[in-house]
Amino acid sequence: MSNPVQRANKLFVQTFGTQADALYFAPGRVNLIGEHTDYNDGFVLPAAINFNTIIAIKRRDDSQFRAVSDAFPGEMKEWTFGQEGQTPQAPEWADYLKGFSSAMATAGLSPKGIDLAIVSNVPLGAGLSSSAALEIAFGTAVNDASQIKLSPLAIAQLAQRGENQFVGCACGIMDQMISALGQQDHALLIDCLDLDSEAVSIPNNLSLIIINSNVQRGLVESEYNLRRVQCEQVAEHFQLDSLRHLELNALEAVKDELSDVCYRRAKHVITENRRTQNAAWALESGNITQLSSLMAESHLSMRDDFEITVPEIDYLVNIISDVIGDKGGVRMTGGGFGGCVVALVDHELTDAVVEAVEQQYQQKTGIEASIYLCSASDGAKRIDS
Ligand code: GAF
Repeated sequence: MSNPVQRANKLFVQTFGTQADALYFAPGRVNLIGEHTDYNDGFVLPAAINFNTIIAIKRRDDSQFRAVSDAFPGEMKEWTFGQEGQTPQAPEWADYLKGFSSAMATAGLSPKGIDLAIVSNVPLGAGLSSSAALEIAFGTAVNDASQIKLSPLAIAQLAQRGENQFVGCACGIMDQMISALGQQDHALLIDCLDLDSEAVSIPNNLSLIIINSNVQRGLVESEYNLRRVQCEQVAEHFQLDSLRHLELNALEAVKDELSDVCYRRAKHVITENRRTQNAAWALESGNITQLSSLMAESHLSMRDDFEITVPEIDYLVNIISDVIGDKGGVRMTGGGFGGCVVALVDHELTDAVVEAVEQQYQQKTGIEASIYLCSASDGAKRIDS
């Protein structure tokens, strides 16, 4: 049975012995440009993708939660609202749900519990935000089941808080916001300072291709948190709350007072913010040549200044940029240290991109890439069974 809605319904009945009374979905995401800028109060340009987490639920009259997931057969996780326990040493899937419920409790909200069955086709650990999709699907379900009437943005903020404070990951708001607020055929230009967002249409002559390097991601958490600390150190040096309002010439002027590493981290963030805004304009106006060079510059900045790419990812980007030239853009997407590459290319070049990756990547790296032809999708919502 491949239909995820049917699978979620079936898992629910098998587990709880009764029909679910509602279904919710939330998408994974791909970031087109604007990497590691969200926690620096900067700009990001992600799109929700047609890979989803589906949750079948039934509301309870008490404050218990019972959850199962088809990715972890035989595991039933149970907890009481407001008693989620301590931050886990090594977080597992249910901790993302507990993070959300504990953030609700901290915010003074008091939903009823739910029984839930989860099915997802968002690739795990690939940098496509399977955890945000899980949090947002859960948050949307809990919110709706108890008629709390939180906005999608408020759900995203609670999900981020849960991940920061309960799960222990210092992530920004991008993944949760796009999973909650995504729009079909559009990317979202998000200003992470005031959380304003603007839909940017993706021209319909472009294909959205995601290539998973399938490189085992190592040290992601510690390296991610280290990048965040380095950015904060530079902001502190200037007595600023964040790097958002730091100009490149001000950074250059004190280059000698900073370590080379911190200088390069801040340079990435400052230049990436500018590239992200320009890329949104380029996309909106269909200026693919400009989009192509902005995505290329972004990749080099992540490789050389922020140092979050790995050789296999750089190789994938080279393979694809040789095929597309200025008829599309390609860069690493997501937190880094493995994961995926995103390409936005003229439809006519889709087959050539797929062929080039299939012919060259495994031969050189010994790893088979996974290629996903995607579309930009809507954010989380209740769906019909
Ligand atoms: C991860 C984080 F969760 C996001 O908040 C963002 O910082 C991203 O890495 C890098 O742009 O997905």
